[in-house]
Amino acid sequence: MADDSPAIKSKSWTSSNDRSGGHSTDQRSASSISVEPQLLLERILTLEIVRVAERAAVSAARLRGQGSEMKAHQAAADAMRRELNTLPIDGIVVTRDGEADEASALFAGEKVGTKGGPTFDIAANPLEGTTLCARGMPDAMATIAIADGGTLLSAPDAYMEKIASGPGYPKDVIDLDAPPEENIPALARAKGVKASAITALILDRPRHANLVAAVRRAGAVVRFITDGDVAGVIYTAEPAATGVDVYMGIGGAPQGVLAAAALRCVGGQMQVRLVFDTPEKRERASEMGIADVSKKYTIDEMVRGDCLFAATGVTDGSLLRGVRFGKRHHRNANRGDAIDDRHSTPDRDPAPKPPEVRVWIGRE
Ligand code: VTB
Repeated sequence: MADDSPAIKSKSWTSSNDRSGGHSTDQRSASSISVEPQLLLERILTLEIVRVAERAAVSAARLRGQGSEMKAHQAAADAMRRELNTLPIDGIVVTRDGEADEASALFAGEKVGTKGGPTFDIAANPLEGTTLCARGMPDAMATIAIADGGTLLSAPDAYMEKIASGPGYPKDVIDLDAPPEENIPALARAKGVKASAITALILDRPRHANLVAAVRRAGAVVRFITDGDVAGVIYTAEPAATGVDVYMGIGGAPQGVLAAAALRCVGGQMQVRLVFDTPEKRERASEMGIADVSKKYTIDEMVRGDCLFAATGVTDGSLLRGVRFGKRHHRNANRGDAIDDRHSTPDRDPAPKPPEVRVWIGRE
């Protein structure tokens, strides 16, 4: 976080202590916590965004498998908005979540928080994978990223071309504008393996037919996901565990910003381009002040400072465990340098399970 941020330097942080799930002795009393400005995101908002993501996930989880994408999304969005509005920040949402006609969707430009606090950008997808949730399929999750004001790419409700890989590769080893026939061998060389040992994750959509054919021609393995490309991009961060080396293809722009925030925390690479394929979308882009509609963004241009990313599982998945009702939570069972996880009742679970929440912290 930039030390010279005036919005933060001039204020001391007050965290309302009324959010312990009803366990607080006096819910109206507020405890004042002073922290160094550069630690605000990490020390205070880490806990806050976990709660925000959890509330959205729990609300969506009540509608798992019920067949209504809209109801599940609305429940998650309402819960997330409610929680965001309790944060003592001056927050501005930079992404649109959900369809334009959905009244409950968080929208780009929406102000959240109690205002009067430090300024933060917020990218949010209260229910990433609405279809997955409505159909009770794996990997539906609530996601949110918070960063210093003015540092996250503001993404319209549009598509985005994306390519992403995990940490440990030379810079620009993959290039959005290079064909798979170049990207796959480049990645294989950098990893020290044959092209056949590279797996590319792609959303299963007819628009990707040529991409899929080209990846296969390049000798790599294609793995499909039906929805949920925030998780798809995050998979590339841990190829040894997930088996995914590279994410490619066109998905939602808001999802792209969220995925970039997550990946930036772990040092992965990502390049994207917004897709404005209709006159209406180009008009919306110009309304949003996007001058160059064909600009290629790198991950550093999408997330230009410190950030936090949190994801909570709604349905069980390989990245996150879904919400369990009626069980106690066990906090911080798996605390690491960059990742703070929560497990439910780990002592009663014989086999290792993915965590329910992941928080990733990215520092400049
Ligand atoms: C992706 C995916 C989402 O939308 O962004 C995708 O991450 C892109 O849109 O979970 P299409 O479905 O139109 O291809 C979702 O699948 C749903 O929002």
